[in-house]
Amino acid sequence: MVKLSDYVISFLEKRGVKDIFMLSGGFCLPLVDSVGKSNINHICSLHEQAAAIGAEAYAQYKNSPGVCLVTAGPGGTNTITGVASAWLDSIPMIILSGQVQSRDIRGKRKVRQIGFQEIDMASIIRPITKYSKTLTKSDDARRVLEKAWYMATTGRQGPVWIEIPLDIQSSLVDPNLLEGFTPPVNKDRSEELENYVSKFYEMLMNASRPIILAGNGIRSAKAKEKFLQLTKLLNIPIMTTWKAIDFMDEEHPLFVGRPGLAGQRGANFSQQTSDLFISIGARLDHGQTAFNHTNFARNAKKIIVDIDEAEIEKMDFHVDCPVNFDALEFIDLALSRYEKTKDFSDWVSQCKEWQKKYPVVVPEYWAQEKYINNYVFIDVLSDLMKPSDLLVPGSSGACSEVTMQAFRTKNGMRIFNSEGLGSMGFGIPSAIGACIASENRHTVCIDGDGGFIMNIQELETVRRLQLPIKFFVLNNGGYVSIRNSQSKHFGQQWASSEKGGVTLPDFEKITKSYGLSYCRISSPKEIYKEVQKVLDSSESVVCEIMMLNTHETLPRNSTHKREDGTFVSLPMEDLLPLLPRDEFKRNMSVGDD
Ligand SMILES: Cc1ncc(C[n+]2csc(CCOP(=O)(O)OP(=O)(O)O)c2C)c(N)n1
Ligand SMILES: [Mg+2]
Repeated sequence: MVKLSDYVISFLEKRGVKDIFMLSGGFCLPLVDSVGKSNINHICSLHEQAAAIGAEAYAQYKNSPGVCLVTAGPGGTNTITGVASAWLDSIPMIILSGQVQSRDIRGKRKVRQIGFQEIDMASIIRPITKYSKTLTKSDDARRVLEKAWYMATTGRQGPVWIEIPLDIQSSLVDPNLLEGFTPPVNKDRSEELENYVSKFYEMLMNASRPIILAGNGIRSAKAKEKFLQLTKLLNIPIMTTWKAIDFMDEEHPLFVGRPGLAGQRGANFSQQTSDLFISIGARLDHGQTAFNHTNFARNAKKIIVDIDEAEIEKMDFHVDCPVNFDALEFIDLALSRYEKTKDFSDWVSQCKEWQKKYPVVVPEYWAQEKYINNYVFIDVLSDLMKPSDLLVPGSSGACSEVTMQAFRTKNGMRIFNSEGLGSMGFGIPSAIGACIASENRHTVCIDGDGGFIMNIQELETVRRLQLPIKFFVLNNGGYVSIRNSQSKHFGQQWASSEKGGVTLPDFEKITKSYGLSYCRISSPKEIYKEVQKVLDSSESVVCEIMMLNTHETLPRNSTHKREDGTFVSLPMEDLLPLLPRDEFKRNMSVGDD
């Protein structure tokens, strides 16, 4: 017989879990004890939100479940932001939480609580997990754990939650007598897939300007290498989503940029003049389509490969070839059925030419003498970071947007953040999770001054674990993204700057009080030298980048407010600042006979 909490932890260990992000509490102590005795390394976050975010980033790096352990009640409620992000970004994650003793669970009684810290996490979290379960019977342990692992890692990945009452954690089980979980048998759809792959080649044969948008679903399906093999054979231009920014380096002969709302002008021209648009593992959210499905790649026939049928069905345009399959299955079969298609070299050159002609970072940004321009900073980092580096931008505000838009990837880099939720406070804990998952790869985190403060307590975790993370904090006097929207649509700037009531603490004092090094860069004159110094430092550094308190994300899709209050956008090829009309028309006439 073994203690159930030991059984749970050894289950995870047997599946290769090396690290657990956690914060203890009275209602998870048996589990905490089992972790402590196991070979699994435990990372003590100082806030459960940070533990969950850390596990999420860890999972993104490894493409296998990140695990987080918390106590009942507040321990669980504090994790919700991290779980929500994993849900939206399809990241596999397992959250173990304690719960009050079985006899104290409210159950069907019409009161709000019986046990102290009792709250029904399994129900609260259900809409944003693939599976959530209170383990009420010890005999169910193996079945529940196997199902949770299966659900987190199979199909469209995502978070799962197992809540275990205190008495059940300490109960004894005989592992040999526990029943397992039987995964459902999927019906054979191989003929359907054959048809889709034939149609894919047929559509390619009939196309002149095909283009692929690669999304992170390809990595989730563990299909990246095969995807690169296939595209090399096909020789067609490839764009990536922000979530797949590190799939291809800037100089890859087929890479032609990242299109979107705050896109790259060249990539948007490629997408909008294409006659066959192939999306693989990208969910085509508003950032990708710029809200307007009617104008999206409007001259192209569309092939969408997505494991989630609902994501294909939500599109407001006709999808000529809706491939509701896992990216690996599709790519595998497409590789084995490879047929020589047309020579698309001229089209690839055209897209590459646009990518080069319209860089995001334009010389005017370098002309700014006072303070640092956001784009200039990203340009410098792109030059100085090494292929072996890890880049983890925060997930909200200009730090995310500008990095994803302007960074030039080198071969071998890993770059990611949380996209769907767009929450402040991800920078520090994500960098920690990613750094630990990568076994201490040199990590760079870029965060806004507003976002950085939201999980600032985790600088202590960085110090304790001596993690090689360099934090660049973009100081623009508070919430510039909010100020931008306010100045566009409202007269005043409440709650977004010092004048509006938001103050931020002295980052130098805070950093030093956590025992980390601090520096500040205020002028573009010596920026290369100063950023290099930070990157070369052997210890963790917080470097404040002093910026103007205004910022504009460009190029960007333009949106106008109609008199009735609704918004209308220009088509995606026509980004702000608008190009001279003749140049714009010339670009859009590519493909006209
Ligand atoms: C948790 C959370 N609360 C509120 C917001 C709304 N919000 C979006 S951007 C932003 C400002 C972020 O400030 P900062 O990190 O300094 O980035 P900046 O906008 O200055 O680039 C706010 C408050 C959010 N995204 N996340
Ligand atoms: Mg800011």
